[in-house]
Amino acid sequence: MSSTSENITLYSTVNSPFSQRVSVALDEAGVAYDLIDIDLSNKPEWYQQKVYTKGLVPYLVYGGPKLHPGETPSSDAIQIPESSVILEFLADSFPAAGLLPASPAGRARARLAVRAVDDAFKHVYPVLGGGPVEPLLAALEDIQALLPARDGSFLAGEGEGWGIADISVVPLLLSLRIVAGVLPGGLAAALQGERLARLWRYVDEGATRPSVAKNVDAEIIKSRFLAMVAKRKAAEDAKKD
Ligand SMILES: N[C@@H](CCC(=O)N[C@@H](CS)C(=O)NCC(=O)O)C(=O)O
Repeated sequence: MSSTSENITLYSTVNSPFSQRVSVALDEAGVAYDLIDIDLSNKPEWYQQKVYTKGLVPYLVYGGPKLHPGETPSSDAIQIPESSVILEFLADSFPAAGLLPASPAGRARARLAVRAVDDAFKHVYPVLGGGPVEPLLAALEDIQALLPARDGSFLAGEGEGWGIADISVVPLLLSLRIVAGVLPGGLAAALQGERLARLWRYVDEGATRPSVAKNVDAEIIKSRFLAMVAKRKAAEDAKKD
């Protein structure tokens, strides 16, 4: 386990792929941290009032006293929103974890891959709302194209380790596949088509890492997603009445 004398608190939602990125990275780095789960379907008011005015997760607090739900983080602590920025912060803070490659070229490839993943993610919510699948499939093909041809290699390039680029995409695609599996329509089958075969072999390999298995829980993702869909439907029905 990497040593740090600082308290680390992650405000996170267990079914949010952005949150999962950070908890996976913390576990890959082997650092101890406290996780405060924010249930987005029933978000506590104190979170926006006392922690992060935008109310989004994840949010990392590094340093300061140990935190409990409902408390305000110390102004002396480092406070960081935005999962990709938090990943860079963790890579810099715990270099022994190898979350970013050592070479400038490898680091650039990793960062480009994180950007490609964030670009692809923009297509996810429209698809979950019943929009066209093709833009998402094309964006996923762009990510697949960044993978070296050899199975067992990772997004930062041949010879590089599993790091922030892989952490950005693997929880996201696992969650997408789980959610697609409970949605009616052809999304699940479209995602699993032959054109993304290399990408899914890579995702399935990533899913076997203990950090991923610990933080991506299919049952929680399914049940919270279905609860969110039901809540939205109830709100729409109430508007019609
Ligand atoms: N760009 C942000 C996106 C964070 C984000 O959108 N998180 C969602 C959960 S996946 C959220 O907090 N939504 C607030 C809400 O639903 O109330 C990041 O990478 O951290």
